[in-house]
Amino acid sequence: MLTMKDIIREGHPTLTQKAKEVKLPLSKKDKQTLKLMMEFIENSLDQELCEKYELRPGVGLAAPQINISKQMLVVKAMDELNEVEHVYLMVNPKIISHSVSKTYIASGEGCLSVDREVEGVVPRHKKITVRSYFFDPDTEELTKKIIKLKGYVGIVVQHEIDHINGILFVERLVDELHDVEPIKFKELNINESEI
Ligand code: SB7
Ligand code: NI
Repeated sequence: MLTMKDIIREGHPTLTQKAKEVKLPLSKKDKQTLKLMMEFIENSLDQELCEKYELRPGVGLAAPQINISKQMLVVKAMDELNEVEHVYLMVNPKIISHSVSKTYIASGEGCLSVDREVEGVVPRHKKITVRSYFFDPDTEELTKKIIKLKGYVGIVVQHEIDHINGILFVERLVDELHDVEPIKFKELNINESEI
């Protein structure tokens, strides 16, 4: 399994390089890497495993973050309404179009490869169209698709595709955004009896 030791940090040259296109059909190694990356995300979102292995929770991971400079990423995230879970294992993803309108996460972004607290927000496209191969870890099938994403999940995918292009969110920080609507998250009801 992957742990925080496997994740390279800001300052490592791999994080600034454009990752290489993955050759198809996928090699055994590349399939294994995609599965390991998804396993890390799942472990990091599991409270017990997260504590046991001192993982930082993440909703996505790009291969360059584990020092593999290839165009692969995984995402596992709920939308901002907490209604739909988006699970993607992408190979050679590309944003082929995007909205003119922008959005951002008001509380800012974070990154498993950035250990410091940073101030500011990251302007992102409100909607994106992504062309990619999608890997199914159960059947090991790889399918080329074009998907449209918006809102929070769209931001996560933009953050991961940035990693593939050698860009960290800290390079995109601005102090504030005028005339741009932030993502509206549905407030999660915290039941006091559960605390
Ligand atoms: C907030 C968190 C992420 C993306 C966008 C907003 C993912 C954080 C984990 N990663 O470092 C993945 O690259
Ligand atoms: Ni990141």
